[in-house]
Amino acid sequence: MCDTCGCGTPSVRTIHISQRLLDSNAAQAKHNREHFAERGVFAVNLMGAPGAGKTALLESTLGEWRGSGRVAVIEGDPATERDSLRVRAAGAIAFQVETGLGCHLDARQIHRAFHQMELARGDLLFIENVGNLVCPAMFDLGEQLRVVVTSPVEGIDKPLKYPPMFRAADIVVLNKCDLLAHVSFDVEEWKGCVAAANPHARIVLTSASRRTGIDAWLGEIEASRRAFFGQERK
Ligand SMILES: Nc1nc2c(ncn2[C@@H]2O[C@H](COP(=O)(O)OP(=O)(O)OP(=O)(O)O)[C@@H](O)[C@H]2O)c(=O)[nH]1
Ligand SMILES: [Mg+2]
Repeated sequence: MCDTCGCGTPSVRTIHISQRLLDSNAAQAKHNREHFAERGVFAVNLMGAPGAGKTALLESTLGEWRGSGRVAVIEGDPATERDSLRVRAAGAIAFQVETGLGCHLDARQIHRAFHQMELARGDLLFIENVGNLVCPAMFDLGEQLRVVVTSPVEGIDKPLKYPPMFRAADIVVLNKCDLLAHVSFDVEEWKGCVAAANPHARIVLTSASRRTGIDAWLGEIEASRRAFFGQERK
């Protein structure tokens, strides 16, 4: 912080340390990306606010999964193994990272977890990031697809208030659509907010609890996976 008056402005030294941290993370993320490509594993970074329904979406995905490869999940939470237990019960290979005071996953944690999981060609790896709409957007994990999960109870303006998170997304999932009948949330207006932050983001509407929209969600993932490995072969 500012050494002169303590006003809260980051000092030059703080900015340098943050930049070094991000540079070191980027180098590790590049290494992870090479690992994923060599092993033929498609990695999806699932981000979103606490309680948006990231784990519930994974549970529904596992319930509907008819793909040939296995589904694996690296779970990131400050504490507990609760989400790992949930996705394991739904059929996934799961590894929990407890981040303690950490508000995001970083590439080094993913590297360590990946080496404990022994994944094979064709497996699909989800990384459920720590519930947070700010920090996870800054930390590349080496994933091939970035997804933000949001819900009507968060309000239409989140893409405008948290632009880096939505700007970084390939897919934006509006989950809990079963609640649209009960909350004031204009889907078309929300789509406009997403487009203002990121005109290229693909949008999928789901209800994880009612298992609606899961086919479309799985279709988007499979299309992204085909596009990625198709490109790799060229
Ligand atoms: N009505 C409704 N509730 C949902 C839906 N998806 C999730 N929920 C509920 O929302 C709450 C949070 O769901 P989680 O899946 O734990 O959310 P999360 O994003 O994984 O939360 P963190 O891991 O803590 O960040 C739970 O009570 C779920 O049952 C949905 O589609 N509709
Ligand atoms: Mg969760």
